[in-house]
Amino acid sequence: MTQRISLTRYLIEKQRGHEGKADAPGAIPPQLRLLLEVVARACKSISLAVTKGALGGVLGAAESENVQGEIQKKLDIIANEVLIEANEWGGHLAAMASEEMEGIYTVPNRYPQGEYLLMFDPLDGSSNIDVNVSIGTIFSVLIKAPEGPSVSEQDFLQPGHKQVAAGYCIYGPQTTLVLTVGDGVAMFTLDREQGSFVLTQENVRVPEDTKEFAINMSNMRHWDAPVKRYIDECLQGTEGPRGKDFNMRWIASMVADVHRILTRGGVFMYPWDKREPEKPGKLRLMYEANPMGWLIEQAGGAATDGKQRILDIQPTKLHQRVSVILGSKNEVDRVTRYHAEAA
Ligand code: P6P
Repeated sequence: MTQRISLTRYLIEKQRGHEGKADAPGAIPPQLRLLLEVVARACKSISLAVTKGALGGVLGAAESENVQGEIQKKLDIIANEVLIEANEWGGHLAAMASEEMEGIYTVPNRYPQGEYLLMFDPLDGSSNIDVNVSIGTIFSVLIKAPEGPSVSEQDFLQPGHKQVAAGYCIYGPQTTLVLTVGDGVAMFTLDREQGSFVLTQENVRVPEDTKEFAINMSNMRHWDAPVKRYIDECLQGTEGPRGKDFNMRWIASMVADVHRILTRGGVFMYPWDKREPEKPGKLRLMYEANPMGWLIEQAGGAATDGKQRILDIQPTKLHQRVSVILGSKNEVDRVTRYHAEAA
C-alpha cells in the first residue's frame, strides 16, 4: 500500500523547498508552514463541533447579527472563536479579519506579532447548518507590508493576486482541506482515527469545458442581460446555440459548489442583480471570492466578476462584495465575453 503523506509532511517538504530556493513556486517559509498547520488544526476542531450537530447544542441562531446584518448561527460564532484562539498566540500573524467581525483583530500585545494577515469566513453556508448540508471554512493569507508600526485595515486591502496561501475546509461526508500556496491545488482528507489530514489528491485540474452550471435560478428575473443570455442558452440545450444539454446544481454553500467544480468541473455564478443594485454582488471579495478564485485559477480554471479577473480587483473595503463567475475556463470566458458584448 502506498504510504499516505500527512499534511504536516507535505508542508515540511514545501518548507524544505523554501530553504533551498526561497522564490521557488510553492516553497513556504517556516512561519507560513506554522500558520497553515494551525489553521488545519482549527478546522479539525470546527469539524468536530459541526459533526455533533444537535447533540452538541450548537444548532440554531445566536441572539446576534454579524457585520453584514445577517443573523449569526451559534456555529458561526464558535468557528470564529476557534480560529481566533488557535491563531493569536503563535507569533506568525499580525492580525486577522473575519466575515463575523466588523473590524480587524490585531494580535494582542502579550503575544509576539508576525508578518502574516489571515482572513476567513469561519463557516460559509450558514443557511445549511441546521439542515445537515455541507458547509465549510474559507481562508486567505496575505503578507503585511513591512513599513508602518501598527497593523490597520489598510494592510488587508491588497488584490487577490498578492495571496501567499488560500484554501477551504469542507465539512461534508468527508472533512477535506483544499489548499494552494501557489504551485497547484492539493486536497487532504481528515483521517479521524489518526486525527490528521492525509494527502488524497495533488495537482487538481478543472476541466476547461463543462455541462454543469451552478446559480440560484430563483433570482433569474433580477439578472443582467449577459447572465440571462448565458443561462437561457444552457437551458435550450441541444436545441439551442450550445448544441448540448446542461445540468444544474445549487447547494447554496459556496464551499460545496466550488469543491464539486474542483472535482469534476462546472461554472459557479453569483452575479450582480437588481434586487440591491447598489451592491456589486452577494459574495465577499477578501475571504470568499479571492481565495476561491485563486484555487480555481491554480487548478486551470478562471474567475472573473463578469468584467475583470477577480484577483486583479483592488479592494477598497474589508467586507466589500463582488459579482462572481468562476470555474471551467471556457465557460467563464464565454460569460465574460457576453458582458463585454453587452457593454
Ligand atoms: P443564496 C452562503 O450563505 C453564501 O454566502 C454562499 O456560500 C452561497 O453560495 C450563497 O451565499 C447562497 O446564496 O442567495 O442562494 O442563499
